[in-house]
Amino acid sequence: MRIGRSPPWTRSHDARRGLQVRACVFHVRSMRLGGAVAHAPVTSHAELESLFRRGGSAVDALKKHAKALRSLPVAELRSPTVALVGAPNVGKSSLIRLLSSGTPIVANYPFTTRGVAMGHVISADGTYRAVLTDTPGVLLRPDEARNRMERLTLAVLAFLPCGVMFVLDASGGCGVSLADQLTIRSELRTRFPDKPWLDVLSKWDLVQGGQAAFADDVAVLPDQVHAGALRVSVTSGLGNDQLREQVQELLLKSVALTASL
Ligand SMILES: Nc1nc2c(ncn2[C@@H]2O[C@H](COP(=O)(O)OP(=O)(O)O)[C@@H](O)[C@H]2O)c(=O)[nH]1
Ligand SMILES: [Mg+2]
Repeated sequence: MRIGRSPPWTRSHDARRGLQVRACVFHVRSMRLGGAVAHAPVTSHAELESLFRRGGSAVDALKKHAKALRSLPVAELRSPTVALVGAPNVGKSSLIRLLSSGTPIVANYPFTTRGVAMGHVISADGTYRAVLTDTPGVLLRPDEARNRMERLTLAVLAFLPCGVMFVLDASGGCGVSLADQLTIRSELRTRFPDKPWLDVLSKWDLVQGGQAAFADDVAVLPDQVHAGALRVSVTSGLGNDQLREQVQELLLKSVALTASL
């Protein structure tokens, strides 16, 4: 939706405000047309007040809808975007906090991320502003069995022109086996083959410290995830600089997607 000449990230907000104002005007007009004062201009404050008293519940309903709209994430379709995707509890929100201005909740239990939280990054050369999107975790199960949060993640992948940072918890501390995480990854990779893609192996400090729950799976990881997969740890700082570089590359690839809109 395009309103005026405002920058892309304010358009949706403008649209909501425009919708509110237009709906109020429409409401007042329809009340006047329906009553005895059809076509008469609203002449006094008292008349306006009486009109609103009569239609107060409609205005309240409108305010409720406007509030609900305000709480929705604003998809900045023209900003290069990378969505962080993976099983619950693998460290997606921690990575968003590390890499961007976003401050999603981080906790050691699944499905902490209940919506689509966004953080912003400025490109390395300062020429564009980009978005990192946190998404609710996805489990290994058929689509029919998915909860609303998992469906939200699939909707992001299906409808947002974005690159994907797929996060695998190599330590297994997230509660989902590495084998299942790899199956989720290959299913999504097959379903969205054209998306720019980066694999990230998170919590590598735990793997290095010999605390991986599925050491056998970790040993065969290189056969299953392409060689470019990055080992990172938010806790120890391992791989963080490399990750920032790779995110910039992924964003550059995502620029092409937004340019085609
Ligand atoms: N040891 C270690 N723990 C981490 C790392 N990154 C995240 N965690 C922890 O893993 C848990 C889940 O992290 P969170 O970012 O909420 O995962 P999400 O559910 O995928 O968003 C939290 O307790 C984090 O503190 C890491 O690099 N190393
Ligand atoms: Mg989260």
